[in-house]
Amino acid sequence: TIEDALDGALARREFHLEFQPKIGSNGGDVVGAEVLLRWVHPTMGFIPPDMFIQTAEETGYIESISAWVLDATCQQMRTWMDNGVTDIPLAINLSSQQLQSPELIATVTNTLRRHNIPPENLEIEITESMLIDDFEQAYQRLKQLRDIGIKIALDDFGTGYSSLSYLHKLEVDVLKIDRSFVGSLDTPQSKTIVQSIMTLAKTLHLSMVGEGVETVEQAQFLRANGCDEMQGWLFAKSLRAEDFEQWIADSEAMSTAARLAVA
Ligand code: G
Ligand code: G
Ligand code: MN
Repeated sequence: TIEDALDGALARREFHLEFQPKIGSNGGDVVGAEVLLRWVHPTMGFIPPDMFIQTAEETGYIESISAWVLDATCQQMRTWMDNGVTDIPLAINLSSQQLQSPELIATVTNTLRRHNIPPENLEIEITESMLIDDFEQAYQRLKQLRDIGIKIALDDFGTGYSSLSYLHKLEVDVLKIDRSFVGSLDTPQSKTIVQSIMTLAKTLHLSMVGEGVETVEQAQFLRANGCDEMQGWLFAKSLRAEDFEQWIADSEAMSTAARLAVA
C-alpha cells in the first residue's frame, strides 16, 4: 500500500517540511532547527517517516524525495534569510542509502550553490547504524561533506552501537543524545549514562544536543551537566514553516517554566 501511495506522491505535493527548534541551554536562544519530513496522504492522512522511509529506500523513491527535502530546506533558509526571519542552521536527516550514493556530494554542493546557502548553515544528521555496512565508504563521504564545511551530527546516540572507535575516527561535530535516555532521567542509572555520554562528548570536543526534552527537570539536569543544546516538546514540537516564523517572532512562545529552565 505504501509503495503504491509513494508513486507520484512528490508530484502531487503530498510532502511538506516541519521544523523543530533547538534551544541553547544557556540563555534559551534558538540556535538551530531540525527539518522533519511530513507526508499527508489524501485518504490515509498523516504517514510518519518511520512507516515509509524504508519502503522508499527499497523502491528507489528515496532518491527524489531526499533531493526534494534538501532543495526545499535550502530554499526555506534562503527565504528566511532574505526576509530577516532567521539565519539559524537547519539540520536534515539522511538515510543510509543516501550516504552510499555516489551523487550525494554533487547534489549537496549544487543545491547549496543554487540557493546561495553557506555550507556552514547546513547540518546533516546520521545514525550509527548507517555506518555498519560499509564504514570506509561512509567515512569518506562524511569527510567530503565536512571538508565542504557542512556539520555532521550523530543522531540517536547511545541506542546503536556507540562504538568508540567510530567516534574516534569519524570526526563528527555534534552528538545528539537519544530521547530514550532523556525520557528516563528519573532513574539513577539513566542519569549516570547521560553523564558519561556528556563527559565523552566534552573530552572529544563535540557539541551535545539533548533530544526529546519534555520536562523542566530534564532540561535542568542536562544543562547542569554541560549539555549545550536541547530539543523537545518542552520548548516546541515540529512546526510548519509559517508556524515556525510565528514561534520565532513570539518571545512568549515558550512556556515560562521552559524559559526559566534555560535562562
Ligand atoms: O519526527 P518524526 O517522527 O518524523 O521522525 C521519525 C524518524 O524519521 C526520525 O528517525 C527521523 O530522523 C526520520 N526522518 C525525518 N525526516 C526525515 C527525512 O527527511 N529523511 C530521512 N531519511 N529521515 C527522516
Ligand atoms: O531520530 P530523530 O531524532 O531524527 O527523530 C526525531 C523524532 O523525535 C521525531 O519523530 C520527533 O517528532 C520526535 N520528537 C521530538 N521532540 C520530542 C519530544 O520531546 N518527545 C517525544 N516523545 N518525541 C519527540
Ligand atoms: Mn534527527
